[in-house]
Amino acid sequence: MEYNPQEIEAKWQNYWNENGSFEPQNDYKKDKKYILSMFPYPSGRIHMGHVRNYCLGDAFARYFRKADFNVLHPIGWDSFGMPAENAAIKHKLHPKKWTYENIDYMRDELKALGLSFSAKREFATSDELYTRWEQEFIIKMYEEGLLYRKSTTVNWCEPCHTVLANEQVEEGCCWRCDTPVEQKEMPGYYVAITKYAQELLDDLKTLEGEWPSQVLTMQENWIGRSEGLEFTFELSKESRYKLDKQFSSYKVFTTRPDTIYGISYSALAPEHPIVKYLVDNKLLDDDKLDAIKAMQKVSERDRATMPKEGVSLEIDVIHPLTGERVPVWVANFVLSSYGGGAVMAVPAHDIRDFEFAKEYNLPIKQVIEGPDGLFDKLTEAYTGEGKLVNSEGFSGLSNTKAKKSIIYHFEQNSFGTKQINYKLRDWGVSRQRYWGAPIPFVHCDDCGLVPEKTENLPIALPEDVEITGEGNPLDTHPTWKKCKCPKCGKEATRETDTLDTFVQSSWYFLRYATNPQKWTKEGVSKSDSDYWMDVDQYIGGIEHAILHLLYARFFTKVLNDLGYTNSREPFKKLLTQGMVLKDGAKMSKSKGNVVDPDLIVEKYGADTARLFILFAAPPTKELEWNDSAVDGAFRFIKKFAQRSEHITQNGIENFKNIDHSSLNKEEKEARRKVYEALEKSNDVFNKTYAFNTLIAASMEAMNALQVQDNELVWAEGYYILTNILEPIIPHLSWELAEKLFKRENFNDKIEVKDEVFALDSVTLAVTINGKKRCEIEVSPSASKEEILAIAKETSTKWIEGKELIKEIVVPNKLVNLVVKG
Ligand code: ANZ
Ligand code: ZN
Repeated sequence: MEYNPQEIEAKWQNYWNENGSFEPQNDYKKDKKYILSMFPYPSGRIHMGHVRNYCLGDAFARYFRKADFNVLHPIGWDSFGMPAENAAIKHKLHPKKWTYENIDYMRDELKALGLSFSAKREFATSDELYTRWEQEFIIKMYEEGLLYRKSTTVNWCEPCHTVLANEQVEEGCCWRCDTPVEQKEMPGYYVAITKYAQELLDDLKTLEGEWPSQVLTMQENWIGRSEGLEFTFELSKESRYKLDKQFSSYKVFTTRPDTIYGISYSALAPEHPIVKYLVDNKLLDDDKLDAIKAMQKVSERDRATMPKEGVSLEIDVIHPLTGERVPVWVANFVLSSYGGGAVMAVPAHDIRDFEFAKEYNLPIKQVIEGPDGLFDKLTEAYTGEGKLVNSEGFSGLSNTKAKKSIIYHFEQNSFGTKQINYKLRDWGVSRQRYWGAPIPFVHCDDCGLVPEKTENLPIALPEDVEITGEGNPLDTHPTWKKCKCPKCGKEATRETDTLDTFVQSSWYFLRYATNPQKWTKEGVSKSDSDYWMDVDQYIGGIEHAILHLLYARFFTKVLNDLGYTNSREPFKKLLTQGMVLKDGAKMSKSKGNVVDPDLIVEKYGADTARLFILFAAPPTKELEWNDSAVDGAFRFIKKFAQRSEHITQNGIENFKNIDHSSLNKEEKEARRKVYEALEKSNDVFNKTYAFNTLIAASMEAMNALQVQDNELVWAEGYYILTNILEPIIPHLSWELAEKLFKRENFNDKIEVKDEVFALDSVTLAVTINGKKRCEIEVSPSASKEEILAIAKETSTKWIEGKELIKEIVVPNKLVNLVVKG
């Protein structure tokens, strides 16, 4: 058979398409597998990262389909977002047109790879029908207090003209355009993900062993739980006179209540209300006011890397245990949105407090004594464990005990409570952009903020907009935002913010699980998700370790609480694939080292591209593009096609009745290699994911088949190899299966036959007086006497004429003979 990939691949892609070969069945009594690769953003063309992601997912889907599972393997498009608007500005194309044209193009590119997606479940998140249900969820969340509007300082990216979530700020810069982020006060909508902080943390335990531990750790750190004491600092009488009546005290949070006798000052964030009051009412010198204003302008992220800076506020608070006065400063290292935006500072035992105290000559008082004892002048903060000193009645306690007793003491006297804090913040979902899902609310002069009526959903985007990059086109549109109040019917204004695109990717997997016949009537069907959820295998990039995966986990819990699904954790198993590199660097347009998947498919065929990408590296590792390895993959496939000439009618009809014991050594070896590859296949898909080893085993099997010429062994070998290679090189496998075996599918389980692994002989070393002299081959079932007889016969030249005084047989290893004379 001549190998012509273009012809074979077109033939089978058409066949699959026309027969709807990969639609999941509606038979919910069957065992199921839900295999999902993260859906793509329709940027224009697919890249090698996509190829890797989708070839991995497809291999799983095809494997489990063969193993007779009902498989859901869908694809769709994460199609809202900024690049569409940027393209609109650059090429004067409407974002919608740009997006849907890209989708059509990329759909064909994916099709050319022979991916076994369900065609009926495909959708784009910018489809109005998808928006309709998302808006309903948003309204339900509002009604349940899980979504609210508030005004705060937000991360603002000027080039993108939008607010960014904390998760979208990377080292102080916008995650998309890399511009330094500014701080700006602005109203916006927030999702109360913090209400689920503890559950999001606890449930990570259920994912242990199923998700990469690195991802679990990243989520744990992001949620950032810490336990400590929250207490109130009372302002001194004089300070209270100086400030307004509204200020008599403030709260602080500490994870180290054991150091409380070491307080030497208290510090407030530049955004703290007391600081604001002092600045607004000019209650400090101009120098100080200027210094504070300068601090306020810097983003919190940048402050973290700057030298410690502060200003004394000329007020003081009362130490809760000693009654001493404690001076209050404003400091750039105190975060406004954490633990009340104020701290008790203990320079002797906290690195930041120490640096600050050194800078401003504030006292440093040691209260924990470590193994090295007391220091006269600390040269750095002592943050280790130890015994309390200078701490009144608590002196002498170990600091871990002291933590508990001091918290207890505060609680007993009701001036503080044990407190759990999380770093996780509520998720800001407002974006001031056009190409997104409109947030379905109305502003009414009389009724305030009113959710839209469900029967009016979706609130769709206007099509007649001009995208210039300045301002929000929904806001500047002449009529779109004019509407009637859903509550009182008066003239009102539509909300012009749109939802963060991460909202769409937080529930798309539940949408796929809903039978498309219900899509107009239900957003997420509980009965369908009861069957299909949770996703059995999720595959995607490590870059989504925090953002997308945390939001998706959260949304699943919310939709569960709102009654849409019984799933509580969306993704049972997670595989994070490694990056595709070329010449040691990540493939990217800017580096000019991109290999175009379309060209590879054109030149070699999809099967070669697929085989290469799964063979070149284990899926979690980086994959280095290598032209000669692509050639190698092609040559193997070609050989596999051509050697099929060895398959005969007799072989096909009779291979199921091979009598193993009658085969010669090479024939047995060939069978063993084929069955080893079969075993590997089951291992790889269920446990190891090491596709590269499966391919290596198949190559070995091919080599072993070629050194024998038993037509039954050839036929059986091809029957099995076409089967296990089907998830990797599906086109050629279907072609061979049809041509040789008249098979229309692969849904028959091939049992691994133990007989082929039985060894013909075992090799034993023969040692004489402890020295190895020769080797013997014996049957695995040989008795001790038989083994000794062979051993003696083989070693006559060393034992002849000598007295044999000892004979030892170590099964499967050696025979030891001891002789004298
Ligand atoms: C006194 C103290 C003494 C502290 C000591 C630490 C060591 P985590 O673990 O991250 O939750 N802190 C509290 N609120 C803060 C804020 N808004 N901005 C900056 N720092 C803040 O950190 C909690 C610790 O960070 C708290 O415990 C507090 O400093 C500081 F030897 O209190 B600690
Ligand atoms: Zn109204």
